[in-house]
Amino acid sequence: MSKETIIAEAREAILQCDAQKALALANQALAEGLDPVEILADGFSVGIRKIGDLFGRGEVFLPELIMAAQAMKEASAVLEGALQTQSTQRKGKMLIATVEGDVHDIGKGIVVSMIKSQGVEVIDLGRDVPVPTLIEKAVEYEVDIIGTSALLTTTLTEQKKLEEELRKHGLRERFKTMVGGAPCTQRWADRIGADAYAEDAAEAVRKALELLES
Ligand code: B1M
Repeated sequence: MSKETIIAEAREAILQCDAQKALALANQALAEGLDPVEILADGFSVGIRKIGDLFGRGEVFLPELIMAAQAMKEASAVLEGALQTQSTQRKGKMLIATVEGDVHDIGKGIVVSMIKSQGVEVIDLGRDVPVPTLIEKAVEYEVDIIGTSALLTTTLTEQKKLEEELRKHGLRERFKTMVGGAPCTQRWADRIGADAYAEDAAEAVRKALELLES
C-alpha cells in the first residue's frame, strides 16, 4: 500500500470509528518503514479533527466521538511506541499534564512521545490535573519545564491560573512554562506570560529544546 493510501485510509478509519482498521493501518505503516509522525499528523489526527468538526456541527454525537477517540488512541499508541526508541540521550526534565476539568489527552500523548524521543525526560501526570498538583510535582521532580495542555475554552483558564500560582509562591523564575492545545494561541501564551506556545507536537519538541538551552 502506498504512503498516500495509508494516510487516506487512516483518516477514514477514524471517521468510521473503526479501531481494528486503525490499529492494522498503524502496524502496516510501521512495517512499511513509514514515518510515524507523518502518519499521525497527516492521517489519524486529520480524521479525529474532522470528527470533532462534525460533532461541533451536530452531525455526529458523543458515542461516535468516544469510539473515534478510542480508535485514535489505539493507533497512536502503536505509532508512539515506535517513536520512543529513537533516542535515549538525556537533555532535561519536563512535567506535562492536561489541566483540571479536561480529559482530552490524545494530543498531549503525542507531544509526550515526541519530546521523549528527543532525549528529554518527561513526567506525564495524565489528565484532569489541578494546578496545586502540577506545582507540587514540579518541585518534587525538580523539572525544568512545566507543560500544560488544554482542549476546552473553559479549561484554558487553568493555564493562566498556573502562571498566577507560580508567581504567588515565588516559583515563577524556577520553571519555564509551555502551553498547548487546540484553543491555545501564541497570543494567549503572551497574555498569560507563558514562556512558550506550541501549535503541534513537532513545534513542542523545538520549543522544549529551546527552553532547555535558554
Ligand atoms: Co472533545 N471537544 N469533548 N472529546 N474533542 C473538542 C475539544 C471540541 C473542539 C469538539 C467540538 O465541539 N468541535 C469541543 C470543545 C469546544 C470548546 O471548548 N469550545 C469538545 C467538547 C465540547 C467535549 C465535551 C464537552 C463533549 C460532551 O461531553 N458533551 C467533552 C469534555 C470532556 C472533558 O474534558 N471534561 C468531550 C469529550 C471528548 C472525548 C472523551 C470523547 C474525546 C477525548 C478522548 C481523549 O482525549 N482521551 C474528545 C475528542 C477526541 C475531541 C476532538 C474531536 C479531538 C481532540 C484530539 O484528540 N485531537 C476535539 C475536536 C478538535 O480538537 N478539533 C474535541 C487530535 C490531537 C492530535 O490534536 O489535541 O489538538 P490536539 O493536540 C495537538 C496540538 O493541540 C498540540 O500538539 C498536539 C499534537 O499535534 N498540543 C500541544 C496539545 N497539547 C499540547 C501541549 C503542549 C504543546 C502542544 O505543550 C505542553
